[in-house]
Amino acid sequence: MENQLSSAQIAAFRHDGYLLLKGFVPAAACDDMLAVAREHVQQAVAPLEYEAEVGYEGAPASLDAPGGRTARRLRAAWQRDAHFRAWASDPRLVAALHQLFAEPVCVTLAHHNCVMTKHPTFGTATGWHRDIRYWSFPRNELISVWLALGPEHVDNGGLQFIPGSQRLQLQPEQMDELDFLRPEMPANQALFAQGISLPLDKGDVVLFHSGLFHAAGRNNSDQVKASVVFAYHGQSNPPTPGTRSAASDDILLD
Ligand SMILES: O=C(O)CCC(=O)C(=O)O
Repeated sequence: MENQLSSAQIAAFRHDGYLLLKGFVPAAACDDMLAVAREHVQQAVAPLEYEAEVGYEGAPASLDAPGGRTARRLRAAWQRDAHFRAWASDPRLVAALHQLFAEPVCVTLAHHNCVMTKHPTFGTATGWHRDIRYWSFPRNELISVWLALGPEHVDNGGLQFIPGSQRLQLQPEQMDELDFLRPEMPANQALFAQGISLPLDKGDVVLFHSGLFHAAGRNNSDQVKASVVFAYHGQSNPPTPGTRSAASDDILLD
């Protein structure tokens, strides 16, 4: 497979911790994935994660509370439907990731591997965090791949990043017990001030480093936002045996 990324794109990823690939996935492929996601949300096809289970601020208190069964994630996207598998193993994507890892690429089915849905009204915001927080790999060098199935912006809960924050050394007290940056700390407020929102259109893909701080707000629109998210690692950085990261399949893609 030919190189997908220029040396300038690779350098931008190394510096900023993320790389935006505009219009990487054709609209028709996005629409197929969106149709599956909508159907599975409507039919509550397991495994699902509900807002009430995530328990973020403002989430419904229980599954039986109003909005309690608002879907947050359609889990196991890879196992769920061939359209998601086709995207996750798209040779163009794998080639781009191979360039960033400089080695063969594996997708982990233990993390992300989902369609994130953010609903109006009951969809909650996510505080500043890095994806590596619950993941167990020898090196903090995974890449999350986020595909927008429709428009994403600050008003419907689109992603925000702190560019370059994958390189920061933080003090333990900057994080809370769930490994979110504590909003009340002045040092963190200085970081939040560097946050940028990254508006996406249907078919846009963002690759971001597992140490990059990111966040997302609530969905103030009247449409459900849906994004397909997978996580990848280089072949020489396999999940640590005996951990949750090693408990699901891990698939070599090239
Ligand atoms: O859509 C959101 O609220 C952010 C999701 C996210 O960053 C995550 O689950 O790691």
